[in-house]
Amino acid sequence: MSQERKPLVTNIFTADPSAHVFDGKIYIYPSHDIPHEGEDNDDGDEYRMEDYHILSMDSVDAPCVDNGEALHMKDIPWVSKQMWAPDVALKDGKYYLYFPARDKDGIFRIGVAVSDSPVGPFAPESDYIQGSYSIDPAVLKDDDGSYHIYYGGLWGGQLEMWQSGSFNPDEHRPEGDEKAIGPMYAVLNDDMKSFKTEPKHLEILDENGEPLKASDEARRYFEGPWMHKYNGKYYLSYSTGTTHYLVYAIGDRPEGPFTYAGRLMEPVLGWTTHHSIVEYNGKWYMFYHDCELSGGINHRRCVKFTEITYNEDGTIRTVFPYEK
Ligand code: FUB
Repeated sequence: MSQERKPLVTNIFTADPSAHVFDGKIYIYPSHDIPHEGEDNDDGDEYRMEDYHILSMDSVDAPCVDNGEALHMKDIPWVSKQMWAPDVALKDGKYYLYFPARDKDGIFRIGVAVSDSPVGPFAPESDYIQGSYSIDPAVLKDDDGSYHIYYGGLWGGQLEMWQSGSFNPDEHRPEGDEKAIGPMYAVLNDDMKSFKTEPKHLEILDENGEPLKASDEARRYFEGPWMHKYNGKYYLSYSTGTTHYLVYAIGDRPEGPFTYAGRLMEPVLGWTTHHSIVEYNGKWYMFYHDCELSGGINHRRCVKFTEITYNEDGTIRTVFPYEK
């Protein structure tokens, strides 16, 4: 498999890959990093993305193709800047692209755009999903045909700022023994453009059934949720942000609770780490990014993939990204 752990495209910088298999082909929905000389800071101002390009591969051995611009922020009435990590869901022949961006007040919201093709172009809704906030949407289609959305990110992703139920930029950040903030979860309506259930925080528990603490930075949620099912269990995986791990927790239902189960991948080159997991021809693959293509510049990332394997007990073997 010649492309494994190599940059999948080199014509543009790409990050935050959400991979799916549609009609036997692999489609990757990444962010599109724009090179600039601006500052890096804890608010993520360096991530100035403006559009989405969908990537595709006929198989894991085939070349990865950039299908060109699929959606640009100039065509979305409510967006002011920062089109961050997207995901897609297929329902009844239509592809729904979910994406976070800042609205005209600088608040991150989640929008939807629709296409008849997996590579777009996508037609955006005129407003964001009502009741949505923060970043990094990921959608699971469950076996019963229901669709579940997971989202949220700390710091620049503003998740802490909504603890009271309304936006407060000065909100206290949980620390020490205080309970860590979990990702958000809701069921999508049949129209795929609105929440059917009131969004709620997911519980991630430790081995004693206690919620993870804010100080537990090697395990607590930071950003970039992904949900996949394996042997009937729900695997919530995510980035720990400040400690740069990808980790996962397992539950019996899409809404959890989830119990921390281990580390998916050790840190990559660059501050952020963000991934997706997909089954293709009976094998499981993780798509992720690092900063190899730019020699380590945080906001010039490149999408890669690697195979992952499960142990008998359902745990996943940790990936060491630069070891074979
Ligand atoms: O790409 C911008 C942000 O960086 C994403 O939303 C986060 O998950 C992190 O990868």
